[in-house]
Amino acid sequence: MASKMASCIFCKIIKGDIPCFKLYESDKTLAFLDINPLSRGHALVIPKFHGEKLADIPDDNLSEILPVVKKLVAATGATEYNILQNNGRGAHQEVDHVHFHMIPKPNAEEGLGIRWPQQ
Ligand code: DGP
Repeated sequence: MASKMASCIFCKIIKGDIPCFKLYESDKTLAFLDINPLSRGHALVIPKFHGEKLADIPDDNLSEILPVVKKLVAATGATEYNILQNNGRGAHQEVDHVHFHMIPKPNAEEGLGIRWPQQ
């Protein structure tokens, strides 16, 4: 587990070794903009606990995730959006650290509460 954490991109983001555009942080949760956005405001919400798949994460480390997703939705003003969480290569998971995508529909950037960077 220690070696997987050492090489995990999202663990490096949590530690601050790789920069990100941070949207929310608490002791258990981090939210930041996706580096390869499907739409403006595409965000990722991750538990700070390292686990590859949803079943690997203790409930305590998941309980804040959906409330944070809700905050991001409210901050974008998006009324149409997708919440997505991939597990395993066959399900299109590329980064082996549990993450939830919040993907506003392309017209959702108007009326933002957050000033997103240009993408
Ligand atoms: P998935 O296919 O569900 O594993 O999506 C992984 C997402 O992670 C993908 O949309 C791109 C994003 N991503 C990968 N590396 C980085 C990074 O270094 N920084 C940020 N902000 N996002 C990343």
